[in-house]
Amino acid sequence: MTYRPISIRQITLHRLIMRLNHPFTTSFGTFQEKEFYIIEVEDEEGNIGFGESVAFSSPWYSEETVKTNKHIMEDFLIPLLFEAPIHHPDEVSERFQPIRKNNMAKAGLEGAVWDLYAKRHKLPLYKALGGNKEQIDVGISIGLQPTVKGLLQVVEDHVKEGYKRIKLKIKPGSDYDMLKEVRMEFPDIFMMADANSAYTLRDVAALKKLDELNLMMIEQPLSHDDIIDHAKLQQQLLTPICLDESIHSLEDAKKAIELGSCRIINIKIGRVGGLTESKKIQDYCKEKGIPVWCGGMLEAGIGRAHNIALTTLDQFILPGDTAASSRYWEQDIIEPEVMVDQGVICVPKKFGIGYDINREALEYYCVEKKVYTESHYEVKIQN
Ligand code: OSB
Ligand code: MG
Repeated sequence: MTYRPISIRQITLHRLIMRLNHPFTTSFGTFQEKEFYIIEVEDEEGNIGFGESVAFSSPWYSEETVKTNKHIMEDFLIPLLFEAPIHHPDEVSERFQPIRKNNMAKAGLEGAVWDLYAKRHKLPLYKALGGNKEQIDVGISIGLQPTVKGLLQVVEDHVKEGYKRIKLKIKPGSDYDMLKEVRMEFPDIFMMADANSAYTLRDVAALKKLDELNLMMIEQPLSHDDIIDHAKLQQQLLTPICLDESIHSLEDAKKAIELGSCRIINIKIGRVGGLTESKKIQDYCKEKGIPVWCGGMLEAGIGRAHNIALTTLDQFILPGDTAASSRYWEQDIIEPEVMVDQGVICVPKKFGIGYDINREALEYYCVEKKVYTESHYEVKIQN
């Protein structure tokens, strides 16, 4: 069967602001509100695909922000998508190649094209990606809490809900003692820690102490762009290191694995520039026997749906961070919302991302909408 290539007719950028149900604190700061772009792409037949950019308002996780996203999408990436028809979504990252980095901006647009492509071909996105799980296991990421007592309560709540592993944020001064309390209270749970780059090699002693706690892994202990010091650290730790911030591409993954900088990789679609690159990393990790899991960026429903589809690929062996919509939002922007039952998400079977867009909710959270066509664009300010 032959298909006509996709001709993109219109792209809409929706800038949303959504308030989290609970503040989320990491070693680099606290989130309460999330501002981000939803990308809507329409083809010549009227099919629509959706993507979500995971860039935050401030450049504390990576250098990208909501504002840099707009600049890069509007002035560089969107014109590239209008340039010529697209036969397969794998062509999108190739076409974006001349633009350096800006992976979250690229991934938001590419994700929308993947959704559109899957809908045109009457496939669920996970099948279009080559995944074959009907359900996926998920864990939960818990931010730094003001008190240990409060933390123990939050952990208990999520363990009772059945999440398959508990990830706890740590930073110097809130690490061993805090984790030890949790470990004593919950001796058998699958538990891991995420430092978001809060340590240096001078902290080796503090990090080595964590080996006692039977953690599944420690995520990104050292600098956000390092793979050299992580290799030195991994040699001194029994606990596997998992890299998050340091991995931006298949090339980065290859080098980190070759150097022994990590034994596990967290794949975030936005951080690596899209689903195509995510797939390449998982293929390579499969070849090398490195387990991967899908990270989270406090996404709304569209980003969550893309994460679920990606997680159906077979090297996603470990539970990811894609928790239920209701854990983050009073009202998500998809229908139905993402539900988690005993730590399991049933992968939706509908075409594309598998969830409908709740247009009313999308409009409610939207603070600015801009429509781009091949020849011009219009600005609509809302709310
Ligand atoms: O390091 O994985 C991270 C949230 C914001 C920025 C970075 C990270 C996180 C999380 C939460 O750990 C993941 C989620 O629940 O979406
Ligand atoms: Mg992380």
